[in-house]
Amino acid sequence: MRSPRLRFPVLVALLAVLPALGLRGGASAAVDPPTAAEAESVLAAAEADLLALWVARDRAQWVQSTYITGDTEAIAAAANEAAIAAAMRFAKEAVRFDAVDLPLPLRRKLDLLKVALTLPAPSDPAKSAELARLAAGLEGAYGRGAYCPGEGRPCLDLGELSKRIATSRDPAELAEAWAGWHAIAREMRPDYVRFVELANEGARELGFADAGALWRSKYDLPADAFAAEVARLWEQVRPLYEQLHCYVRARLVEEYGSGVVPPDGPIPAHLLGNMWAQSWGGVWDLLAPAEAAPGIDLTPILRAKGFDEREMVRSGERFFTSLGLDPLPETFWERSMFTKPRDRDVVCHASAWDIDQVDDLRIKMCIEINEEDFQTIHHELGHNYYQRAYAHQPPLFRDSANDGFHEALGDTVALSVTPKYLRRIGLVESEPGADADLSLLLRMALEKIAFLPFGLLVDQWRWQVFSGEVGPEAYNEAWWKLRREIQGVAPPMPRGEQEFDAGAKYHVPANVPYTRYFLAHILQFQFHRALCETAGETGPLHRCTIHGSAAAGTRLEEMMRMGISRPWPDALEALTGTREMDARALLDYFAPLSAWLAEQNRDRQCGWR
Ligand code: X8Z
Ligand code: ZN
Repeated sequence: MRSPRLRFPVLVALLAVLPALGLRGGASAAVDPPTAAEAESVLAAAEADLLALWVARDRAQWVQSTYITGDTEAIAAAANEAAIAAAMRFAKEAVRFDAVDLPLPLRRKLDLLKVALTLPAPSDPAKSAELARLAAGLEGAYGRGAYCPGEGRPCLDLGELSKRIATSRDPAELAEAWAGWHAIAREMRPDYVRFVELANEGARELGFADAGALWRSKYDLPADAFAAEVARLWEQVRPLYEQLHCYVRARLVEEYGSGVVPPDGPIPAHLLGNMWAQSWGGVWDLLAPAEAAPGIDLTPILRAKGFDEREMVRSGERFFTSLGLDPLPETFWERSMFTKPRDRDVVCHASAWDIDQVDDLRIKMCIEINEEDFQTIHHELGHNYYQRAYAHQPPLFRDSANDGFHEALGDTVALSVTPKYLRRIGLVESEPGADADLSLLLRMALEKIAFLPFGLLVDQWRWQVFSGEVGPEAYNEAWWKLRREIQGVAPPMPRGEQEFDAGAKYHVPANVPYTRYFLAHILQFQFHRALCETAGETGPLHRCTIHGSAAAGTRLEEMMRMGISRPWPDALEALTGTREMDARALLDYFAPLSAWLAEQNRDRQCGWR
């Protein structure tokens, strides 16, 4: 049987080239040769329609995420379905102009239209409605997720379970919290299987092999070249990750014994202080180097100074305004969600919104007074400042240069939360000396370096799932294979195919691509280095803060203002002077730590079976 996947685009492409070939008459007589003027009018309609639909969708999704009920889920699903259906229509229309010579901005908008969707849907209305329902339901299930141990013990939400994972040092208690949370994803599994089928059907209507191929096509590069680019970046940083893994495993063996932590094997995932073992700062106390002066732990400082949630956000805003950027609008403070409501289910996973695409900026977080959330606030405000900077662009250009840029922006600013900055704003009295560098760098590495393989593997898994290389009968096996091979992490107990462990990570049920965070963890060091130079900072990168530098702010804003109007290498060049994503800035930042880790691990067998 002929594969249906290419039928539509092939037909459309044929119709588009027939006039160019001078083949008129017959079937082609009904199709006018597309002109630049026609492209312009199609794009004008697309931008007007999509903008209205996106705003309506975001309003509905905001309400769903801050008040999860069957009703808000249904309303959000309907709004999403309408936005997807329109975007599918315009993406198909864009193909008609593939062979037409057009001015650059028109060409770029048409190309963006073809790859804009994260969730492509089949044109069959019953199927597109089903897909939108599944998408809203999966995110809702994640938001409602809780572990209810029974026997009169209270249910625990992700916040409470995460606290336990970060603070308990009892392997049994840790395993219970870990398994308790991961059980929330079981019910998602059948829905996710269907979700993948339908998303792939939508992707094929657009001429892509599957939804993963569509995701990989958004980087101004052929999809395969992008995958190779990601692999290249990973190879640059993998040696440093393996050194960190080696050191951390050895310290955990000392704490828990080789019966719990295999000295030559992967690290059990429940012992790393984070539900997904994606960052390891939670077990800092087990890892602090004895010979180094301590770094700075912001959590007790924020609490001692009486910071509340709003003040943490205010503090983040003040960093951005110190760069010469405008304060957030009053509505940000009225409409954002900063704390977890006690009377309803919400999606606590942090996010940033620009509801009207003008200046209705908001964040949604369940802020806790601690260092991690202080960092996350800067991350989220970075999204808001980026959104505001490109709001003057036409709707199709209102996005970051690539999605890694969006994720890197606020993290870049957070890299400037250094001792010098903290002293300047009165959070510490004095800067620790150079003998604290090792602690400062190791703390940072537990966030940034530990994250890299996780940032990579979530989509390695999804790419395999979307392509069909991994079927539903092997979802969990494939997940743990990647976690073991790339991250060197193992499940705390055997996991069968009744489980759906990938679904216990927000971005899987919420269908948020994840490679963006891997890219962001590389890019933010490139950004940081360039901005430190612009700010005239000359010391080591990990001590640099761009706080108060209008020059750095201008440079940043110029890049952000471009939105996605140009290919991302142009934006990268505007900010850093280079057109390549490259991990050297990251490796330079951590160079002193690298040397120390290599020395620590000198007599150790690194790597894992
Ligand atoms: O999801 C996020 C942000 C929202 S875009 C809080 N991050 C990833 C995660 O939490 O898994 C930031 C770092 C990675
Ligand atoms: Zn983000």
